[in-house]
Amino acid sequence: MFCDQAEIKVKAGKGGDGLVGWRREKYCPYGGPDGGDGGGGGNVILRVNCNLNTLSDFRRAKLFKAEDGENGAGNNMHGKSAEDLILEVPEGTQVTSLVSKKNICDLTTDGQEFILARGGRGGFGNAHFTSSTRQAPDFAELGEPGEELEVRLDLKLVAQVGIIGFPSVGKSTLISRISNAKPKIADYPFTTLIPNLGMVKVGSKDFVVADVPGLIEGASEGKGLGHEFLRHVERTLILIHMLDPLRDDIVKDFEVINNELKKFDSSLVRKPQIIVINKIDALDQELQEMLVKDFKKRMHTRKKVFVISAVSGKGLDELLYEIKNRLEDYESKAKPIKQDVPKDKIFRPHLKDMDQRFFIDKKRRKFTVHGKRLEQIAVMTDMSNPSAMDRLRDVMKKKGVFKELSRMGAKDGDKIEIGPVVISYDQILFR
Ligand SMILES: Nc1nc2c(ncn2[C@@H]2O[C@H](COP(=O)(O)OP(=O)(O)OP(=O)(O)O)[C@@H](O)[C@H]2O)c(=O)[nH]1
Ligand SMILES: [Mg+2]
Repeated sequence: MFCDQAEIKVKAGKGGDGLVGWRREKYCPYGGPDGGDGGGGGNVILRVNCNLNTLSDFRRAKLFKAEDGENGAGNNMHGKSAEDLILEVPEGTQVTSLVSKKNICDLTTDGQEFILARGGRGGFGNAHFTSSTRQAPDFAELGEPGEELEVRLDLKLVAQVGIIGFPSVGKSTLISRISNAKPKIADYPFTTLIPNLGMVKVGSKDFVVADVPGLIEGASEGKGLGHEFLRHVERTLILIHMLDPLRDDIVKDFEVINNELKKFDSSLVRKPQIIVINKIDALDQELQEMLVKDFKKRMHTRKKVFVISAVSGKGLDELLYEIKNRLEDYESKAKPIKQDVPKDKIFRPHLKDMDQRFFIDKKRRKFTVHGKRLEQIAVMTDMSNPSAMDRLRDVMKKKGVFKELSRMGAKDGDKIEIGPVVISYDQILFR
């Protein structure tokens, strides 16, 4: 398979910490709590952009990190939530977890979005914890850490440009000069047995070029190797039709190949072609000019004919810019950037929707509490603040964690682990 691949690490932003703050006004000396909540951390979102066709941007950078949320402030001021980090990927990108090796998502339509790593929730400030029984809470929550993920991105390459022509005209030599492909090159026909795909960069434009095995007369009926590979050029936008002046007659060659294209699929011959005469290092200037003139005359065409040497590199820049311009022209007409596509709804977790269930694992004298919401509260608990730890115990009591622990036979001195917090059982009971 021809794949473009990249391995990246993404990290969503941490939520801002809640603040422990107190109102201090002139006529209100015993003001209540006014510490605001932290803002949410930024998500890392993948978004499909139909104008991209490679993953080359992800091969340079490896870590993509969204911003953290701002901390809460006094006077009940909430911290600002961070912007999401949007990573644009081409259509057809598949995302796989590097840890579990499981497929995470397939991104197939322009504008589609997927939250790859969820930003952490902002911590509540102390004002949030005021209740009839707790009028002066002296603790606040820490911001929740953002999700971290290591993934592989895979893109099945679809070539925008195909190089066609008789065997040994220099198709593989050209792709090896202009792209990262390393094909086999030799002076006998049918050196290329399967198509080579290579990524080409011209200025800021990336595109994929396919070097197809040589075609001969009768290819459309299965002669030579070209037949089934013509399918690869079906999806290209432009063809480079390569001619070899060291063969008998380039006009005849040109017509034979076009005839085969037509026989295989009549739409193939209507694809725009860039006519390229290769191996001009083997001809002097006068011969080159004569050849081009004769070709145009006999083909009754005014089209530009590019003369290049894939070996020496002569004429390649001009050819590459022609391809780039044609592709950009084609894309601006055929595939405009779609601005108003309905986006897949972005899922933002809400406290109410969060899974409240838990279960407890027992290993000797250690009990581990698992549960999304409980673990979230634990990770957001400021362990250095005794009041914050009291609140964690309260929550555990209310949710029935203690009941379950005692049913499972927990005793004084046993360790209870929940997220990053470890407490002993008696510490919970005596509170
Ligand atoms: N003098 C000269 N020789 C060239 C040039 N480009 C390619 N060749 C030679 O032509 C021969 C065939 O080149 P390839 O690139 O393998 O040709 P191909 O079109 O891929 O051939 P198939 O894979 O068999 O269809 C090799 O010996 C190359 O060195 C060129 O610009 N000048
Ligand atoms: Mg070849």
